[in-house]
Amino acid sequence: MKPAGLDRVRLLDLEPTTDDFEAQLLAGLRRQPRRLPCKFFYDSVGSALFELICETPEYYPTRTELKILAEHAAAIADFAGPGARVVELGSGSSRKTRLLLDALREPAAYVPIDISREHLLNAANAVADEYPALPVMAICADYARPLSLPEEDGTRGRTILFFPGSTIGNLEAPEAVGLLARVGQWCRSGDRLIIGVDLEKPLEVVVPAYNDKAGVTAAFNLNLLARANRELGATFDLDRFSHEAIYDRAHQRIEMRLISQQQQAAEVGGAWFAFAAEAVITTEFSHKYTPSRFQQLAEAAGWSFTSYWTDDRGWFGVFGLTWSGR
Ligand code: AVI
Repeated sequence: MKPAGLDRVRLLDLEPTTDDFEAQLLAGLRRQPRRLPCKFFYDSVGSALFELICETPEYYPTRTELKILAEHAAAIADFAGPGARVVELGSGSSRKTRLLLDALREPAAYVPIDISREHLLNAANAVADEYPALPVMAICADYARPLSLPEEDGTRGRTILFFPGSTIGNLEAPEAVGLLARVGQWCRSGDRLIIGVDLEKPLEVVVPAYNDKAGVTAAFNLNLLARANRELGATFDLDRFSHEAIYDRAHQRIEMRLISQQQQAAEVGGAWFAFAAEAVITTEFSHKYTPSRFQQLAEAAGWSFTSYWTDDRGWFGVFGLTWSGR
């Protein structure tokens, strides 16, 4: 454990190894169909673009989830119980975190976990400044990999895992079950998970959310190739790829893709890749669940369904789950 050098925030730095962008990009371009991992969207440019996506009129998930958390704050606080230790997976959701912390009765601690030390410390310091009585322990780690949480000293209420944003929807079902089962290992029987999940809805709502008129989502998608050019000296011609987001009904998910506009080639790490006109690189899946399908997925991971909050139109769900102690 390294000292954080900060007054109020304790930092547990597990020194996560950063993913090898070049190796994963090469592997994704070599497979058929071509597919790149969506985690590489989030360099500083991509993270800023994602913030802008959340402000577009078409992208309903962020504002809908915020509304649910605000409207059901009292019920969510009852579900969590007093004296809870709040462990947040990722630290990018400060407005949502504040809504939860404001609602809870005497939260015992706030423990954000994030792979980016800079994001983590910014978020942890902001919470520590706003909640002077709340102990804050920031953990720099990749929550998608096995990890043990530090034991809580003394008596405490429940551990509440908080995973807003429907990030779970970016995983395919086996990975999603694996992640929910792994984080359950941090919990004792009766601990809780509060998780935001985007729900199935009319296609005229969901498809525009990934094809906003201002082109922010397109820029976010193309940033993956721009990042490869910046960081790896790749030679993608950004004017010759376009953004596409379609709904795949068979898998109940948005699929984001980059489409080659013409026959072309690009060099990455000394290897050349040919793209036919209309060749597809898949960059992201965003699954949309029905409440019962998400319940089944959570149960397969060892969580039991306890509560569920949604908005008037049933567009987004915040699920309250209880660890069954397996
Ligand atoms: C982070 N994640 C839940 C977003 C989503 O809706 O799947 C990422 C995103 N991709 C395009 N727009 C937003």
